[in-house]
Amino acid sequence: MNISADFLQRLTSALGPASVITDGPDLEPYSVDWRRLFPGTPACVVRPSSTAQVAHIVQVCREAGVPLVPQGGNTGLAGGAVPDPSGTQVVLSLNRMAAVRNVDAVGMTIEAEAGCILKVAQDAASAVGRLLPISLAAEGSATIGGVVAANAGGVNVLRYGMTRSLVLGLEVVLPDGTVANGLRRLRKDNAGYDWKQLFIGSEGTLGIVTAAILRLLPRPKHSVTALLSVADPAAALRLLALAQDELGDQISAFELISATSMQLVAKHAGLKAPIAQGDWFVLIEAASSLPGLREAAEAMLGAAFEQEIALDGVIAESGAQAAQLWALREHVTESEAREGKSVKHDVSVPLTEVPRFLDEAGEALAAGAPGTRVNAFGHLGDGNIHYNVLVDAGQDAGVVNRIVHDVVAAFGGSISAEHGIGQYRVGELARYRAQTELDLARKLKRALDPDGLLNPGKVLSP
Ligand code: 2HG
Ligand code: ZN
Repeated sequence: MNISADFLQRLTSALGPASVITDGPDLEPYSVDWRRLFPGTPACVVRPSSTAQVAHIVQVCREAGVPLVPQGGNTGLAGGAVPDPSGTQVVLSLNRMAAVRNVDAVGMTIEAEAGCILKVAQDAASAVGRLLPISLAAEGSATIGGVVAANAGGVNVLRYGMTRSLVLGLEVVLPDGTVANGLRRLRKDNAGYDWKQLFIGSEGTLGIVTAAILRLLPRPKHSVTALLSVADPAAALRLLALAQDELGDQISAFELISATSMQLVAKHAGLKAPIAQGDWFVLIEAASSLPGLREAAEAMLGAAFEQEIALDGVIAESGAQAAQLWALREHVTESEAREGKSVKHDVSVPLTEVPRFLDEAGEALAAGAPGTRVNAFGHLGDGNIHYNVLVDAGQDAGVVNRIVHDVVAAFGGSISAEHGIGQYRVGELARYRAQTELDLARKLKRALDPDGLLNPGKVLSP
């Protein structure tokens, strides 16, 4: 702890002692990310139970010049929600503000507080026959506030867009301690600047999201899940075009899995693909409110074999089998972590460039970082590949980053498609974004947070 007794007294008298954690093992879950790559030391952890309390904490911190790190489910992959090791930063956890405030089945909206677990919000929507389509491996722990602050992606972006496309209204506590209440559930609202967009994906550096209203969709009654093997990523892209012809806008996920990813999942999670091994696999999900989906999926599979695009394939016969196919994809991250050290890259390139990107990045690594292994998988339908490189302890992560990101840049891609910048990619963003864009980002940051007290060192260097 590195803060004055007076400052602590001001926090505890406003929140009550139970909402302020100053030492002991209770601090630990808030101090480090779940992969334990970014260990920090908080000055203390505060757990407000209302927007008014969040605003009060921000004011107290501002008066004392103490930096604040907002935190949701702490499931991020870029170290964006944990404090630095200085012992001077207060972690503001939103996990006590967890209510679903309202679900409107006719208006098709859900209003939830920032600390509401994504899965809880999904289930609340589902209970009234509606779909909250944000779907990611961490949905059992990730929170609505974090999902909005990170503009989370996941496996359904292909059909429903990133989180941004689902946010109708937002409540944000600004760095000066005032509350911007934009909790409107309007489908159309062109009245002036759409300021909420600034905070979506700002990773807690411009304001603290305290509640959100998200758009819902009709919950599809039918779904099909298929796993196919293909010879190479170019064939996977041909399969995407074919699936779009046969299944159209009913495709909700189109995921690419390399043989290496499958091998890791077999080794560490004991799960095996029920089809003949190929070098690459594609997991497709389609969903619809109308019947006829399975027939369409069978026609697609037949055409994929006929046109020699797919080597092998299976359509799940039941919900349980669909879950087994998804488990293969969902266990890649965890299996990769068990294998050892990896250098993660969350990149996107224009969709049609994915095969060439994979070839060229592979060649560049073989030349510049021999002995490394690539674990590539991800959201092919979005041009977003998790191009993770398995390295041994001695390998310099910076060298690997440079090789991969230079190839990404050559294809006009992004060094962070969905995971954000956090603290992990601050240097990479500064390197690959144009100066004008970085200057604009700094102007926005200075305008909203002139003292630089909100999540310092994340996204932009201090
Ligand atoms: C996924 O798509 C997540 O499973 C995690 O974005 C990706 O582990 C990763 O690199
Ligand atoms: Zn992903």
